[in-house]
Amino acid sequence: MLQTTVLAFDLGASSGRALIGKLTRAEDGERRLEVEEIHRFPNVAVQVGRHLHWDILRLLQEMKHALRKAFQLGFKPVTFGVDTWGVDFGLLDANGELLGNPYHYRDPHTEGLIEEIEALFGKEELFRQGGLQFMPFNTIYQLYAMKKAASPKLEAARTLLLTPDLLVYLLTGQRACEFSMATTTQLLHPESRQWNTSLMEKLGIPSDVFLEPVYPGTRIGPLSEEVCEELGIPSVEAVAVATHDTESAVAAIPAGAGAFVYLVCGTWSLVGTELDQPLLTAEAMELEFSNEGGAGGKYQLLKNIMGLWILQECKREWDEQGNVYSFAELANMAEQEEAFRSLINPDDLRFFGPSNMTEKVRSYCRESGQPVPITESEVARCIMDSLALRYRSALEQIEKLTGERYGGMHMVGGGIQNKLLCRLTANAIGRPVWAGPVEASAIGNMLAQFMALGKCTDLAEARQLSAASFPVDIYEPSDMDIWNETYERFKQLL
Ligand code: ADP
Ligand code: LRH
Repeated sequence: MLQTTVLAFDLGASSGRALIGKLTRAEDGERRLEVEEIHRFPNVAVQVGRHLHWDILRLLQEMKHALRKAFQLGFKPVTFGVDTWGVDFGLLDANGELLGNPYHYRDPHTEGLIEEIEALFGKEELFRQGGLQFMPFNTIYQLYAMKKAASPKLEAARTLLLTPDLLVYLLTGQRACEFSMATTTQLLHPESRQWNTSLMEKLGIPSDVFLEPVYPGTRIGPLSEEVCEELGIPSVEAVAVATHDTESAVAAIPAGAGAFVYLVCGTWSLVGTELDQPLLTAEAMELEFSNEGGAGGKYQLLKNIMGLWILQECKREWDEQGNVYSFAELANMAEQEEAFRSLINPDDLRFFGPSNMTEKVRSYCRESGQPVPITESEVARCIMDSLALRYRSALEQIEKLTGERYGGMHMVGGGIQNKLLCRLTANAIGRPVWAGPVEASAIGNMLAQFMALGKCTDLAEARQLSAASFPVDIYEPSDMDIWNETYERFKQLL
């Protein structure tokens, strides 16, 4: 049995994990991918004064720990890849040293900048040139906030590395800029796939800090000698995967040929479909869709929905108060509650920032004249019902944009462990939900490594491998009448 072993680092906003992937080919020619999680660690944002940061060196340390552990456990990965959440970055000075701690995308320093930049260039033009839903955290707004604050870090910057590229650099010393992450900046032309230097110059953002993007599957280089020496391990080669976690997740969706629609369900909920080219119409802009580059040079037409972040923040608050429930317990508790008692629009911007989340849910319900959820289970049910309904509206909008009718929805990511949410989603959309795999981002990350190693020829073959290797749970819809009625009520909130 031939075997190829790789290592995937998948860093989400709530946790990071390292997984080993083993691609085996039996004598009959059948190939399977087996994955094993070897390390998982929390990803905790740190407030410093008025700013919110990622603890990037802690994340690096956890990754080094995982590398050592991989070898201690007897694995011999030939390559590794890193995928993370989108939009954030670190800056390097002239000596190649990291300038400070990267900002967290929930840092409030970008407040008001969507409107300010829109007033300068016009919404349509910005969408045509950047292809993204106007989210306050897009890299363009973060850099403009630094420029407006006359940030010495920005002035000293010689190279900008998006988070996964930065982590690869800290492990290998090699600088690269991977395409899928580059498309989350709003500074890359979606059509030409080149940096929009004229927009940068007009905004006063340095354009010479950006590197030429490379596609997923590009080999970057080995671990640095220092890292190998520190960890006492042989060298492993870094591969640029689809380094944006959403795009790695989409690469692992076990879809066959033909159009499909998906929900990548983690801290954020991304509902989308895959296209060969970006869709830059006024309608796509009005419906607030993004065009994000992915594996195989494809574009994802997708919508960012606030997602399970709302529940995560409520849980954090309840944990601090000593009312500790696991996510599985919260789903079970929510299931016992009355459905549709109160609904929120999850994308109301009050839910974007951290803290006081239960009060934010309650205030939304109060202000919209609905019963106010009080208990943990009432709040959790309100969030889950509302997310499911939001997924339906995103699906309908995609169908409007593409003219397709999709037979069901693929769901992947940590959120599919919430079986209630999967069921509610099937009911809300009135079609089956195909749930799996949970660790889609890590699997997509591995698939890009297999492509770089010549073990998979293309994205379609990679998806076949995912489909052959991981089970999918099917949720059939029910209670259509009541869901249709409730959807009408929900639409009034949007
Ligand atoms: P990210 O990659 O953005 O950090 P994940 O894909 O790991 O996020 O998904 C995290 C979310 O998955 C949590 O917010 C939680 O709501 C949900 N989740 C994780 N484990 C479970 C579980 N055992 N039961 C129900 N939901 C879960
Ligand atoms: C999900 C995600 C999403 C981005 C957000 C910043 O993890 O990558 O696609 O928009 O984080």
